[in-house]
Amino acid sequence: MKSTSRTSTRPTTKTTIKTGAQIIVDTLIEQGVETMFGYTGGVVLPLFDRLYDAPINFIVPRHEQGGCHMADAYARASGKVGVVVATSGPGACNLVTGLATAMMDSIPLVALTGQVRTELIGNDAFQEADTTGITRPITKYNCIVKDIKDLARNIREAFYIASTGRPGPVLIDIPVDVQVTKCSTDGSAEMKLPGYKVRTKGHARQISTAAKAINSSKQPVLYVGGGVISANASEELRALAEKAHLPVTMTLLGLGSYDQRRPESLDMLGMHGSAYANYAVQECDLLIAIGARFDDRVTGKLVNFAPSAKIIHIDIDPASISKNVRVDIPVVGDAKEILSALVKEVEYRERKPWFNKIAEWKEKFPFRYDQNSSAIKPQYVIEELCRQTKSEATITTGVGQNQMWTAQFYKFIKPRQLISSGGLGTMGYGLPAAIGAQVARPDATVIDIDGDHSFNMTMTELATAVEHNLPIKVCILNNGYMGMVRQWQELFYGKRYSKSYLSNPDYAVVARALGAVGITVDKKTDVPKAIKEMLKEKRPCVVDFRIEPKENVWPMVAAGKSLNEMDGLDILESMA
Ligand SMILES: Cc1ncc(C[n+]2csc(CCOP(=O)(O)OP(=O)(O)O)c2C)c(N)n1
Ligand SMILES: [Mg+2]
Repeated sequence: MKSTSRTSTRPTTKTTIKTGAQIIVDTLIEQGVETMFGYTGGVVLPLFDRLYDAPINFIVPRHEQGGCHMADAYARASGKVGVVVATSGPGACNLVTGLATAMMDSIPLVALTGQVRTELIGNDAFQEADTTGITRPITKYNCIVKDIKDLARNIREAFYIASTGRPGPVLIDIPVDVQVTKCSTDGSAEMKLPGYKVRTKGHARQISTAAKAINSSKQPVLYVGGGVISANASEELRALAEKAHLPVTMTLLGLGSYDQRRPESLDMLGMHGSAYANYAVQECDLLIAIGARFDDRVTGKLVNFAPSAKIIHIDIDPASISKNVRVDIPVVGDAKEILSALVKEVEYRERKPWFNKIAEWKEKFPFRYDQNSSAIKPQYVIEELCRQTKSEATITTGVGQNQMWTAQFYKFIKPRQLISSGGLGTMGYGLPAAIGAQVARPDATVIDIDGDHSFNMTMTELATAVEHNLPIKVCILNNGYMGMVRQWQELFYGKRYSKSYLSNPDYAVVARALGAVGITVDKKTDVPKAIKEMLKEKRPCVVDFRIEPKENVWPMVAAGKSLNEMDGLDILESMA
């Protein structure tokens, strides 16, 4: 979708009379929208009437939250802007979690909401909510369109703002009378965004300074976030890591930006990251952060983070520079452009002692689990999924242990392969995200590796997958518990498992009731066969893996500890 260019407005000389609803649909088509997600209601009926025969693939979720996550994952999987529609009041309110999820992970999304008639706004009208007020802190930009003359321009601006700079969700609230009013238009409304400037080209001198620091570093580490994926800069990242010979660690959202099978990969860092990544960050003399924001799950105790390192920070968002960690060499701009300039100025260095040290850590502390256990270990399920899909599947996740085990045990090799709610940590994201990703990439094998309680939150969306014949797969790592909460209660609350265990339905039966295939696996020896069967299935398929209920995620940097103070390394070593 070419929605990022200022030339996306296409003036036509012909003046025609159009309703607001028609202008919306025409502008969406002009912006390249082929697929959208949304749910109807009273004040979006004029818009839905125009969508009745519009050339747009429209997916109706079973709950607006699901629709918003679908649009978000559609954007993550395709690189296009996701679009979601909802009615006023309850519909718009149901978008809140989805918008906040997209905001925290910098995902380009346009939400269109209906609003009550302009003259009723502020009167507590039926299904009125202050949508722009409610969503202001969880959108990159929002506005209400009270004059039909602003409609096309505002929608164009929404796509431009959502997809440029640091991407994010934009919401446009449209009162129902604006959708039915007519106006004569020649379709030429240009964007007016005088205060919105995006810097893409990095400062040449800063890039040279960064290159010099890299060339003289003895113990460098690349720390890569989701920004590299949204900038489509994986090729450039690989060129940099290879040419300058740099180890690469990734955040949860950065996974896939660098092929984890390559020797330079240190896998994920942070709270449940690899010991070798965390030690390397703590001992490096130069940390090169790209499209990452020094989130607390990554840094641990801030004052002790990368204590001996000079820090280079490459980011499109000037506001994220020196926000959490003091940066020595900032380079503001588009990661793709900056990395391709940087590659030209770096030189190969052997760095033997540093790579030897890293190799020792890797040898001593790989991700491990008890392979001899007779119970189904979640890590085993994920390893088997990775083996059978040859590391090529598109994976979505719930939130909790399931998400962290996925990050640790699936080896990602391509960008846009892992689709997970990182910043907000939204339980219930996995299933609707799998639907959005499958719609974006019909040929991909899309698997939601989910937690039982995460799945509980949005499982009704299975009906959406069934309706659209989407061959998504759901692997529930069913430990009965809100496992991550249980783990914290075990470690920090004296094993008082307060409200973290709930009874679950029989998921295979639920799946069948909703029209999907349901499989239950309660024997370790059945795991490979069930996965094989699931991968062959053309219908949506849910596999309920009854895993070891009290398995923990190791290693773990407890909240407030430094990255090198990891718990569980002794446990991992004892499994060697
Ligand atoms: C919407 C939402 N509510 C609450 C939480 C807090 N929380 C984080 S992990 C978790 C438990 C998740 O349980 P489950 O989905 O079964 O995953 P597991 O950790 O067992 O793999 C909870 C309650 C959250 N992240 N999101
Ligand atoms: Mg669970």
